[in-house]
Amino acid sequence: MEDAVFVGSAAVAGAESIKPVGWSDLRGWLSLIEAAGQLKRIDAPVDPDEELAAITFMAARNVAAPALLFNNLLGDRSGSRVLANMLGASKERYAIAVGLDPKLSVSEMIFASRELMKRRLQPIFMAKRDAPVNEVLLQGADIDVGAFPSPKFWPGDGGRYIGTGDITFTRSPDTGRINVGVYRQMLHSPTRIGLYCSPGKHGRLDREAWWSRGEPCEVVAAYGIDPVLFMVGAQVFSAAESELDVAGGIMGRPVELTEAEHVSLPIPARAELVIEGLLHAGDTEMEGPLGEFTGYYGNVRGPQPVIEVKAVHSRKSPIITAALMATYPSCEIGAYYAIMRSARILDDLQRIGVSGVVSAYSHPAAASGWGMVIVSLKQQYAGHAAQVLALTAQCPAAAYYTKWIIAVDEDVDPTDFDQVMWALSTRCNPSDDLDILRNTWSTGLDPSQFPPEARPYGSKVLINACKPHRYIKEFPPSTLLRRRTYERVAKRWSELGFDDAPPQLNVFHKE
Ligand SMILES: Cc1cc2nc3c(=O)[nH]c(=O)nc-3n(C[C@H](O)[C@H](O)[C@H](O)COP(=O)(O)O)c2cc1C
Ligand SMILES: [Mn+2]
Repeated sequence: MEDAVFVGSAAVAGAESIKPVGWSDLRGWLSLIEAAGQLKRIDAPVDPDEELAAITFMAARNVAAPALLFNNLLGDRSGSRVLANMLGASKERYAIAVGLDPKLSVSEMIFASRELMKRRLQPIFMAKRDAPVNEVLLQGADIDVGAFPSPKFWPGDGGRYIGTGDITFTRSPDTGRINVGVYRQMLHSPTRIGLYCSPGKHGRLDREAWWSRGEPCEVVAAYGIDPVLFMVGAQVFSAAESELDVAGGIMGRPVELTEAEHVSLPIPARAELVIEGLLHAGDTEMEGPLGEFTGYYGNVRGPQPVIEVKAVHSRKSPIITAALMATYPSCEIGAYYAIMRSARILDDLQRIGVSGVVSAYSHPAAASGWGMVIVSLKQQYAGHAAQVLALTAQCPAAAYYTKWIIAVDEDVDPTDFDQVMWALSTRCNPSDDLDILRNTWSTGLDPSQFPPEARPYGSKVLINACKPHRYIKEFPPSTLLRRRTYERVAKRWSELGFDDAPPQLNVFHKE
């Protein structure tokens, strides 16, 4: 028998002393990560056509790779720079962005993030003349979005994408709520940019609502943006909520906005590069494909709506944020997404009210965290693990895509793959412990099914890798150290000739 370890209770302490984040815009955050050795400036000439993505992909095969600031881009006519691997696989850069201690473990960050994402703070406005994004303003015949160094990432991409690490504002005509989404945007011509929003996304619902009234849909898109707005733009909050309030809550200070020139939507005042424009019903051009977070090309080329660009605002020498979609750890949707998604799954399970859940984790190697969820629980009654598995599989934050839902006991840390594989290999008997859910919520981006029309309907396997509840009392004890022996050895670690710190152990032999 061993002592139970509740990862959660210890980790919540990390969120107690919430202060405003220590940066006010992308450049401020870059200074912080540079001081932490997490930024690499690349001054050698680099081609935005496939070469920038190749360098990013190759550098980020290493989980510890820094963010990359490309200062010298071939063909650039705007004096811009491009930031890639902004957050990627780095929990440290995530922590610096949201104001947590970068030394916290992933599970501690999940619990601290739950607290941060509960808070709401409305944006504030600054005068146009004070807004850094208005250093350069181009309108009318001066607009040429092709002047910016927009990457073509993968050989099979359908074009150059100015928007990948972007945020996009739209307004609901019914409620006035401003939505923030991350939606890809491909260059068509000097004043026209494609916008791909998949079905059900709030940006798409907003534009359909405007078009059904016979009006164009106003759009504001920022292509150089701070990490918190970028991260929050990619999370699912309810359609009634503005992600601007969520971002303010996370940062502990409001998002700063300013008035636009042509549209009634505001623009982010401290962004690097922003466009204002209009989407007209029926105005489409061929768009895509783009190499995706799955590691495959996603949707086929097809007609998508186009933003008619009305104004371009930027800072001098703006920094464009580009998000490479690739296999882990080279994908921009990495550590931050896994942490935030896991936090939202735990929120859902808490709201449902099931007891005994300790932690959960969606590892980013599973297609940016979408493919797998591991949930840990303290088994309290017959059928408890099966209940937690089924609820996790279908809770709002986890239901989309997820194929593998694995339950483990409370002595197994879901963020540690070595421990999870041990549980799968020693506590799970496949002929008893696997169930399959069919016709579940999935996506056309999952290439595992044929014909492709079948892809929106997925399936999920529920894997019970907990000790069998019927025999939990007879289940063999794990081989664990006595706490006092561990502590004695840990104290003598350097005397014994070891240079590193002794390993942290959390579970001990029960006396
Ligand atoms: C880098 C990145 C690129 C994305 N590209 C798209 C895209 O092109 N189209 C899309 O519909 N969703 C895309 N997403 C996912 C959406 O941002 C995400 O579903 C978000 O919840 C959308 O906001 P909404 O819930 O307010 O609609 C992307 C996410 C990231 C992080
Ligand atoms: Mn939304």
